[in-house]
Amino acid sequence: MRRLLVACGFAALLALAACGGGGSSGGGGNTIAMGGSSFDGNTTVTIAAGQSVVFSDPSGSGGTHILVTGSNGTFQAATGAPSEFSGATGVNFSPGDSKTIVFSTAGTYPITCKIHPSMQATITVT
Ligand SMILES: [Cu+2]
Repeated sequence: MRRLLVACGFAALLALAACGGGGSSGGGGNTIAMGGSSFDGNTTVTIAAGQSVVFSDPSGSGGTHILVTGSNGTFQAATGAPSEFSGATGVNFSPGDSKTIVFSTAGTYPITCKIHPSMQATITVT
């Protein structure tokens, strides 16, 4: 009888652990797509700190882009931005490229393209 109780208690603990361990990692809707000389579609994304944004430059309809933090095609350092965006070199894209970038610090990050100054997107990290 006592052994049975112990076994039951252990099973309950395991069930609890299984429940608590299965974290959800958010959906896959955090994509910013690029066209030939502009962003294509969604240009504002809001995520929680630690989540990522997929920057997608489709092989068929994309273009060559150099994304940096800033506005009007000009790099401006943004405190807390991912390391990929920490320098004026920026993140280079060619058609067919898709890059997943993690934003680990809360803030609002304007993203522009050095080749196409009219390209502007905003990543808000809460
Ligand atoms: Cu561009």
